[in-house]
Amino acid sequence: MNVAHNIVAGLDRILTMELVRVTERAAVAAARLRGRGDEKAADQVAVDAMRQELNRLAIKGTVVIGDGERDEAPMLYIGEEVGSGKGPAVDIALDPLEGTTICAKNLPNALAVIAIAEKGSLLFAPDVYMDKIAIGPGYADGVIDIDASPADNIASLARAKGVAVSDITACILDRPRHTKLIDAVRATGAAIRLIGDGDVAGVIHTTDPEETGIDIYLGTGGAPEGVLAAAALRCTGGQMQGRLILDTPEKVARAAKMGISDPKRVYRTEDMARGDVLFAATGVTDGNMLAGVKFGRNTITTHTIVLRSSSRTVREIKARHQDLDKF
Ligand code: VTB
Ligand code: MG
Ligand code: MG
Repeated sequence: MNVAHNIVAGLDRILTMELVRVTERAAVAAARLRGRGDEKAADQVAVDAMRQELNRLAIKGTVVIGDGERDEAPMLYIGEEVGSGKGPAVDIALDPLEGTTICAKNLPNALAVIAIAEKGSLLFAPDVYMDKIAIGPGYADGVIDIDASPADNIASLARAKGVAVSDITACILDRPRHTKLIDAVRATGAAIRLIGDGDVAGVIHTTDPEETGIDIYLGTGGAPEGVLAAAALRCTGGQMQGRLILDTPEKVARAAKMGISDPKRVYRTEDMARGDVLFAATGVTDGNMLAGVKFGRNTITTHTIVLRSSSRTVREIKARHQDLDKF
């Protein structure tokens, strides 16, 4: 076979389909523990399942964004080498269970997520908070600005969309640290969808407002989740800006060790995920874009979105798995 044929630009496109199995497997494992009130257990099985499937891929992968430094989740740790080792050198950002609490409570939008990019293409970010703002595709550059007030951003988006401010819905994590932000957004007349966790999904939801009802994402969440969301937006279009919150000398030093010299730098989508990027997410619980895993009598059904930046292809894959022993 002519291998070059599959490499249209950047990464081997066969990897796109291979990635689906990786998130499917993690999602099914986590879904078995949905609604059990045990975040750690659900996370652990998702991590194990993802690692197992990842190690079958023909890549020489390095995990650059793992999950768990902050919440001490079991992880595919940062720096871990994954894949068969026989294949292209790639960077991997992953979150086997994004929204452990959502999963434990069986609430909407828990996901199994992964992004793969060419070596050196993903922001190597410490697990700190990141201030984020994101909108979907189709808007001119400059419609949002992380340094502008929430009111200005919402007014600017409403103008660009050609709707009243009251027709805009912002997605914000429900956290005490967002009290002022929430008040400021409500004062504009815009609506807010408050989410308990899951801001990777929150950001991605801005890319399809007709389906999800979300126009803009605002607020601070995990930096790893920021890079994962940026990877998705690189594939779907849309704009995201993020700034690491390095509010102690210790965090500044940690970031510096990872090569971040300007602690106040604003990262745009393409600064967080460059080059050819592949992204996959499988629904664990039912959500606004993806259905959760369904356990039937003889089959397991999964719903996955898989994206590739160089072709801008958006694939939705609903799979019925027969080989239940495998899961
Ligand atoms: C968010 C959320 C994640 O971490 O990034 C959040 O989207 C940020 O941290 O699902 P806090 O919970 O401390 O606010 C998660 O909740 C977990 O990764
Ligand atoms: Mg996680
Ligand atoms: Mg997470």
